[in-house]
Amino acid sequence: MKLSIVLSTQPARFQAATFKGDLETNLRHIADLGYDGVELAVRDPRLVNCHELDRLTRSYHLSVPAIGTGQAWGEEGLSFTDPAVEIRHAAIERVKSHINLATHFGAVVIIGLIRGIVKPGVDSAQAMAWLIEALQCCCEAAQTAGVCLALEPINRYETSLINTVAEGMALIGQVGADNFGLLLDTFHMNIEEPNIEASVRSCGRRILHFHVADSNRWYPGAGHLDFKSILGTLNAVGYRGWVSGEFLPQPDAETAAQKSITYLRQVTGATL
Ligand code: LER
Ligand code: MN
Repeated sequence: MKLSIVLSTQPARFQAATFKGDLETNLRHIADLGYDGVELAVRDPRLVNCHELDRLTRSYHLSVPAIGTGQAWGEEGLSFTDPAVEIRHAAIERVKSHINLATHFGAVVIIGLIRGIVKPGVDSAQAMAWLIEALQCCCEAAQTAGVCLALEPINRYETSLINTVAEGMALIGQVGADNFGLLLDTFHMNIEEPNIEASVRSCGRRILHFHVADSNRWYPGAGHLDFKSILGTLNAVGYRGWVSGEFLPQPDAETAAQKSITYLRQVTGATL
């Protein structure tokens, strides 16, 4: 099992980006703790020096399995489903720039909250139509670049668009792109899925990335989720991708990251 953890390259309001602040210090901590990779949450690729990022991650022997895009929504309000056409277009252009960044690392591009919410006054069928159109456009650009897009079902308290794995799987059918799949997050699944293992099985080969946090969004082992069973199921469906920690930096980022990796190695043993 390859383990990564989320690091934000810019200051961010999103609390569950475990590491924020000085990039090199964080990369050193993450590598020292034994992680294999780092998932980069990037608000705007124009704000990062791609070559420096590449140099630093290589020097700490860290892969970059995924690029998160959600801060473009969280900090700037860009989304695929905004009623203003210029905001929808800006969101698509922003994700295309994330796709370009992803090519340097062989990373998946995450579609989390940049999909948006159904804003007041917008018909939900219209929002879905905008979402599908934007995803088709981004998947086409990603296909040319050799990149995959992973949409994350997100709990009802953060968006009303695609809360469950079943809704995510239906969306995959509507988008109709081979390079489109899902990112499953145990925190969201604990809220929305009747049975997390059954939902993992229903998604199978369409799982492109995986986030772990416990039921309280603290590090795995701090809540009541059964990670032995969940990660065993993930392995059983043939998932050989990354398991990425995205949890609150409680009591602090280093302690949380250390407790997570120790716990996950312990519950999965030598088998995964
Ligand atoms: C992002 O990966 C996520 O899980 C969401 O909760 C972002 O708000
Ligand atoms: Mn997540």
